Amino acid sequence: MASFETRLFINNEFVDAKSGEYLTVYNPVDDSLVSDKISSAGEADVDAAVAAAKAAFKGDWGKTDPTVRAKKMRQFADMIREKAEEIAGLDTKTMGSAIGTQAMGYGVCADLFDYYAGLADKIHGETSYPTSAGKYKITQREPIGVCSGIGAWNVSAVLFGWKAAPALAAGNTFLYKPSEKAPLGTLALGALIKEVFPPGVINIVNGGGKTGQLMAAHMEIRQIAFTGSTATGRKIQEHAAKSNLKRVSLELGGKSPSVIFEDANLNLAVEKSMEGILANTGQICAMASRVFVQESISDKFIEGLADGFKKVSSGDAIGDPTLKTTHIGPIADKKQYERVMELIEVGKAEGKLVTGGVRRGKDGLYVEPTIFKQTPNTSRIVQEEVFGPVVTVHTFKTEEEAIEMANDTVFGLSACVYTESISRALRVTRQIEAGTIAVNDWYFPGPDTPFGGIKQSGYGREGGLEGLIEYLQTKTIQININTTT
Ligand code: TXE
Repeated sequence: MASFETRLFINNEFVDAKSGEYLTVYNPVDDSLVSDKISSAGEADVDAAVAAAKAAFKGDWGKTDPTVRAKKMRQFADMIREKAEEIAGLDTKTMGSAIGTQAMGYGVCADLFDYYAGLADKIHGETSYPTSAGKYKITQREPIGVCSGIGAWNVSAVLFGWKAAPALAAGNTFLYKPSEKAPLGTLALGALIKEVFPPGVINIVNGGGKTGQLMAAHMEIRQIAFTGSTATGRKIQEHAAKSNLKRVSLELGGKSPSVIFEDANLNLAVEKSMEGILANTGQICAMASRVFVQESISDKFIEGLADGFKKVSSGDAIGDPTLKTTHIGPIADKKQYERVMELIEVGKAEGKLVTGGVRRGKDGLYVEPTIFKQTPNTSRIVQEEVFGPVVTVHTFKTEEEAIEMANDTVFGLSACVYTESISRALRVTRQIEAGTIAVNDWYFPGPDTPFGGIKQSGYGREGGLEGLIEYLQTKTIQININTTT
């Protein structure tokens, strides 16, 4: 008997998929089978979930006072916090990320529900002073209806919270599909959802690209928020355009630069770069995967980073992801592992390997933290998202050169700048093309500020007030006050 839920969560019930199709998931620690009986939603299942969400929107939930919605969201947040570690274990089991990282993800998910609960009763409109013609105008922000989200596997809980929490705060109902690589944790939230929300308010269906496509093309879904690869983002936009022109927001990863100037605190730059490269085994969209160091300090920086990486490779920080002492687990699955190793081979052929570049141990999909230097900017390892513990380090002479190199990418999600000069920090952050930038730090998104990219990292924002506005539509009402004739 499986000790976790494998069915679809529709209308507050766990139900078998009508499709009769299943997903199979293996544990990347030892390639053991986790389950080959995870229900995968087909057309009739997606239709049922959408119908439940639509009925909930037209019914109770759509009529619920914002303060009541907020109360339920806070209750849900508390329940997630209580179960965080237990549920996180399900994601660790399927995609190998360290339990501490995944449990923190559920904590962030709870914070997102608390944050957006606080905004639920602060959705106000505007009035404009009547013109001489007697036109009085009111602008109000309204929910959209059935909203949806498709997530990646790296931090499932955060990706769910970023989408579901603002959707509910705005008064919408919601359908979510987690990634087929990490289908169990989010699904387990169904048991908590059932205790708090009316039927149909949040529905969760599992499935692969086919299920995602059904959602993107669905005529009754009014909005879709996506986190994943650029290639899939393009498809989602296409399906939305070809169906009902649903609203789309896309978070498509990055190849974020970290620019380190010679006046920076070098130890801090090394320490924060390690965090930015190795967190969640390098499987984070905002990871600082291209480091640009001013020539005069580059040898010292590379030496410091390589020492840090070697310590990680030889110590307890890498290993069994179910242990609290572990920070780096295996790569999520065989396909991802092969992609990381393929790009490492490109790095070896086109650049100079400083450290790592090999599988760690015989069992499990572990990759040693890896540094390359002297890789040309045109190399695939510099231009493509590796999504593993791999960094390329480059050197620059001038500020102008650093900015040009940092911007030489199709992505624009995040960036870091290290300098003790406030004026340089402001000058450089202004010119770097990215949706989020950290100074003397690695960028870690919080619930209260917008996160998202520019260029081919996508569009739309998650978090903060902007994240709520994505789930609202504006209606302007014009009233003629000159009704006496
Ligand atoms: O992504 P996919 P994958 C990058 C990262 C990684 C690569 C591939 O570089 O190596 O993408 O990862 C659903 N219509 N990022 O294969 O395929 C799919 O079921 C609708 C960066 O996991 O984009 C899953 O739920 N949906 C990223 C989700 O899309 C479709 C995080 C993501 O899968 C679909 C993850 C379709 N046609 C990977 N095809 C980031 N932004 O951080 C697939 N899906």
